[in-house]
Amino acid sequence: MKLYSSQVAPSPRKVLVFIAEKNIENIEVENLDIGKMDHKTPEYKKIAPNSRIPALVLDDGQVILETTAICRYLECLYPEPNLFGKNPMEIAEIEMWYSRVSFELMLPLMHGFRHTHPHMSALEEQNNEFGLAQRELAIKSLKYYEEIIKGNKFIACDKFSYADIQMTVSLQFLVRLNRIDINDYANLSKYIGNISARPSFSV
Ligand SMILES: N[C@@H](CCC(=O)N[C@@H](CS)C(=O)NCC(=O)O)C(=O)O
Repeated sequence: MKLYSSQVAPSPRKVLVFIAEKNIENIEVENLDIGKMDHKTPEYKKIAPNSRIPALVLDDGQVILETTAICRYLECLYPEPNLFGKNPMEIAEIEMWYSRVSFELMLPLMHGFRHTHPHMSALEEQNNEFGLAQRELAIKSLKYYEEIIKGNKFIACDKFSYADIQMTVSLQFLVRLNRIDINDYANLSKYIGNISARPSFSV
């Protein structure tokens, strides 16, 4: 298998952390340089018509796009350690927190970054007003999650899961890029510190 990745992008980093958690060794990684528009070449568009990273190419040539789809596929091939839940309630709870974190926290942070940061002007039709409003929404969400995560080591099920990868990698990348200081959020900082101390986060 071959993973198209990037050293400066959160989505492929989630897959790399997932792979490291599961100790999967048979995946070749090719890094694309988003700044140089490597992901917009006709060759890469044949693999990923939406010009997004990551993409996983299987040995038979089939392609899986989307971070979570790739991780779900790998979870089926390598069930241990389990990262998507083992019983109906765990599966539901991990999915619930993955979705809530994605929509309530990651999306406003992502729009806040993509629509206001000068580095993104080549990749996004920027709407500064929208971006600033999303940044405000993200700050509200950070305050809300600051209370949710208080006293908890993990976001779902009291165990490490894919929802923690989603939350930690997203916050690590996107908070700073919105010119927000995570140190203003003591509980979230502690949570990120604990999760990112895992060996898989050193990839
Ligand atoms: N929904 C996709 C999003 C993938 C995505 O947006 N990746 C970013 C890097 S984190 C990208 O390829 N950006 C290139 C661009 O915006 O042109 C997923 O979860 O994999």
